[in-house]
Amino acid sequence: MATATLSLSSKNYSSWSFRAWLIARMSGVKFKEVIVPPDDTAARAEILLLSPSVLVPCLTYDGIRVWDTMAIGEFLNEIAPKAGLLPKGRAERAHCRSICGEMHSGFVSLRAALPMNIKGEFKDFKIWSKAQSDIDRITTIWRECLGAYGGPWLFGKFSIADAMYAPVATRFLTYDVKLDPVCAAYATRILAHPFVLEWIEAAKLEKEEIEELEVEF
Ligand SMILES: N[C@@H](CCC(=O)N[C@@H](CS)C(=O)NCC(=O)O)C(=O)O
Repeated sequence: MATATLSLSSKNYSSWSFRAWLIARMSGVKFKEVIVPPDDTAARAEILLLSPSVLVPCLTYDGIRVWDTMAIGEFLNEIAPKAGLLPKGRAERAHCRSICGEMHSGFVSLRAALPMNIKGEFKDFKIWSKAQSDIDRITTIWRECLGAYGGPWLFGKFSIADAMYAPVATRFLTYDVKLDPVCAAYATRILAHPFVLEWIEAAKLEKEEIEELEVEF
């Protein structure tokens, strides 16, 4: 059987680690986690040699290295085609890839102003207009997908798209973002998914609170 490792960073702060880990769990491929401590420079320098981008996540499968979350998702979809990481129909797949692309390359204001911090709790957090525009676009995406494909997940069955937006659901909880009933129900559903719960539990057990990462990661 092929051996796979996934290099990850903090479970509390690293949203890209969270997405790739979720996709890897959904794929059913067995993998070993390699945790790169975000604040230990020597350990990071050594372990990040694994990843040409010097970023996490990075997947190594049978000697093949894949870095960058979407590439990891596409690779795992090839390795485990029956896992349903992408929707079956061509049009749905194109839609799924498009909204994953929006998350992957966009929502910069949301990411900067509301960094993932699973342990954090900020009641009545002030959301400025640029971050609010990102939130409005994300909730439009969610409503359109849930309406078009009937839920309970964005494309009916749990897919890469739900993994891509899972750290948004944790941010909405952390920063007390007010949502319409459809989006609130979807966010609650994501937060109750067994793999998501497993990640959240591990994030809560992390000791470090890294001030720098509370403002940018
Ligand atoms: N586009 C990359 C983004 C990866 C990324 O920004 N990773 C962050 C952690 S969430 C990172 O490695 N930051 C540098 C560091 O931790 O030293 C992807 O999709 O994988």
